Amino acid sequence: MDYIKLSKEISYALRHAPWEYELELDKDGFVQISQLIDALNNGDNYGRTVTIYDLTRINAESDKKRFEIKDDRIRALYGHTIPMHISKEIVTPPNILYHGTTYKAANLILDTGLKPMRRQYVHLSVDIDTAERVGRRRDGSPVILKVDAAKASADGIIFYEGNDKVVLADFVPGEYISRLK
Ligand code: HQG
Repeated sequence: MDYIKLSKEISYALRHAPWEYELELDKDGFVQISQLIDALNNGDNYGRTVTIYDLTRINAESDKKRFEIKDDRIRALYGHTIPMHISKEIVTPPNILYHGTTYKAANLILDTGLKPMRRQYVHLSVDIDTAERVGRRRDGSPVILKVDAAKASADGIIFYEGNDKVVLADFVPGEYISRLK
């Protein structure tokens, strides 16, 4: 099984286009595993048959925890762009968070704050290494921004659970952001 390809397709289905798979997400972004498996195997299935075992392997085969399985349901933990709002659990953030991005975006962010852009939430990294990897998707030598999450949180900015490396927010004003490198 090509787990990278499968992970990309499930990300697409659960984050961006569930209707293409006739999936209905609940308010937390979960769908029934059986429905997802049927949809994956019924469409253009690339000659593969996905089983529940494969779904349990995806996180293990990756350096990122993109999905969560709970009982008979599965969801993407972050990244959603669908119009229906996915609720996330509120968390107390670590004191400092990071965000890796391009030079051009970094200057705009310092001015106007971190915005979710096409996604439902802003994505922040818990460490510099993770932020570097996020930023390198767009720029070989990304800018790393530092977010004073302790101060932002004390001032009422709300943070939400993503996964072990990702923390989410609705918006982070520029006053809490500085350039690390
Ligand atoms: C930028 C991947 C101008 C922001 C990653 C980013 C992550 C602004 C881009 C997850 C801005 C949005 C999310 C502003 C933000 N002006 N640009 N005011 N505010 N931006 O892809 O954080 O592999 O939606 O800096 O690893 O890059 O898919 O967000 O460059 O965890 O699982 O707008 O997606 O995970 O880009 O990445 P994205 P992101 P997966």
